[in-house]
Amino acid sequence: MSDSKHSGKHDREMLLEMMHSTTKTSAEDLLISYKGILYPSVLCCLETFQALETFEAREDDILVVTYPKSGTNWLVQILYEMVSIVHNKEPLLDTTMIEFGSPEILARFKDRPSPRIISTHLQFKNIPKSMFEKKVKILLVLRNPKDTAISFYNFHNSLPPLPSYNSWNLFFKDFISGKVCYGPYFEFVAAWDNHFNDKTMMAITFEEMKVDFPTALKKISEFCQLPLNEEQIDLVARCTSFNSMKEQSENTHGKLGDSFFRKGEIGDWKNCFTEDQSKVVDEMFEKYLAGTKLGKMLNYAKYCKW
Ligand code: PPS
Repeated sequence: MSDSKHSGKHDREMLLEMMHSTTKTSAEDLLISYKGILYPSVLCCLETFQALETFEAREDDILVVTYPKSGTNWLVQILYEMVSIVHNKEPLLDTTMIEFGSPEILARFKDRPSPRIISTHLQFKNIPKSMFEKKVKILLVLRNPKDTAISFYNFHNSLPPLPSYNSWNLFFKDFISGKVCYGPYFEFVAAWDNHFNDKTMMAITFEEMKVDFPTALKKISEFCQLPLNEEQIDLVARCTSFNSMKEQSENTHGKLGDSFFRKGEIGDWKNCFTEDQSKVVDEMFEKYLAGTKLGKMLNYAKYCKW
């Protein structure tokens, strides 16, 4: 990449600026629908969704897949730190998701050096086919649905491109019926569970990263074939702690930094959910995820029971 105007950094800054300068209007203006799923119209367009169908993956790509607010930025930063240590180069943080921006931005992923760290919130069925053909490593990050919902609600009310909600109760209704960006949480996780394979995919939870970060980092480095010694794991842990990422957030996410790094905790849902809302989510969990591999990983009884 010789022209800085065409670098990933420039694209990311441009997208952050677009997000920051958006004026909140109605949900109709701020959202678009593609194949039945809602997306933020400031960031996503139909032409890019079409271009994604022919996106060319590389065998050494690492794809981070998350439902929104599950720890995407955390994982991406971890991977950039690991790549920078193993490949001995400056960490280049680019949190631009493949579905963000114009087809020209997507086309510039071709210029990125390997291994590319690519992130997305896309549902399983919308992942570019070449990711599977090339057997790309897919790192799926999950977070318990109740904290995900609370984080998403706060994000809606702090990020200009997303419609604001007057109350948690109103957001809860949309979250449960899947009328939020990227669609229903439970269908997202259930679809990945249906297609999960241990050879090219690894799932990790936000909660296990919070509880035992060094062990989680070791698992990630082994799966991604980014070998690190204890000292290097410790370095990555320090650079990607919540406080460190929050302190750096103006550099990484511009004026929107605070919106991306809010609390970073487990269990904040208990401050907002009513008992009835909690039961509704419990029923959804039973219906879609009880007894599944990914459902078990969520450790629902520990993190989501009233
Ligand atoms: S996004 O906008 O969908 O990409 O958001 P995403 O990055 O997936 O998730 C945001 C939540 O992750 C928390 N976060 C962290 N928690 C702990 N440690 C670290 N280092 C970290 N980095 C981000 C962030 O604070 C959001 O959760 P909430 O509960 O809102 O604080």
